[in-house]
Amino acid sequence: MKEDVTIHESDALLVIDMQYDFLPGGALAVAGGDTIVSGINRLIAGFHDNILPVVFTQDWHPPNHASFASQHEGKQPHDPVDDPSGRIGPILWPDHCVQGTKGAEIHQAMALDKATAILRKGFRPSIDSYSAFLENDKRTPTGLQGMLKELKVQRVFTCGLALDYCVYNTAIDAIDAGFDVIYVIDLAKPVGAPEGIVERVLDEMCQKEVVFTRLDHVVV
Ligand code: VGL
Ligand code: ZN
Repeated sequence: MKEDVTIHESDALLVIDMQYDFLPGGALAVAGGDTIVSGINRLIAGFHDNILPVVFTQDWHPPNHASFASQHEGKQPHDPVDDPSGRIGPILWPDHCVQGTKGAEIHQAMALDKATAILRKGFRPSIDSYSAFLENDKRTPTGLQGMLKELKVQRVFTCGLALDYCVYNTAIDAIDAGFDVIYVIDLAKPVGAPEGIVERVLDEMCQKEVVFTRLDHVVV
């Protein structure tokens, strides 16, 4: 774990999927998701005070999304997906973050007033999009890379939900797109399924030279 990380003018903050459905009481609740809200807001304030980009993502599925177990006969949430193309998976989910529903809204406690952009993803019925940069086919762009490059961003800070899905995939794709990545690990919580995924993704991110830090080590 690196010591202090000081924010520069070529940094941006990505706040991933802090929506009702991923928070306790939601359809795909991530344990402890509510405990990171105030810390993320502190980080957002630091970027906002320095007039730096703050991008929120919003998982935004149609009601018939292929990642929902309800769309597959005889399947339950958390069942594995046997789709080698990887467009959905590795597991199926309960219906969540359906467009226009309360569960899809970003939680009202989040400092959404300080967002410079809100990026919706996962709206194509047959492809999921864990990453904020590329959909799960790893070809379809969301447009975020172009936006950040045009804003001369060189380094992104990532936090939010879930540690092992959307935040992880965002961090990896950011590295592959040529950004430096600071992953604020105490401001993310995992789904933790299938078993062993957290260890696996942390290991992969270390290999890819994602830098891990904690909120208290971010100097704004
Ligand atoms: C997510 C599972 C399904 C996430 C989104 O935000 O990590 N996980 N959809
Ligand atoms: Zn989703």
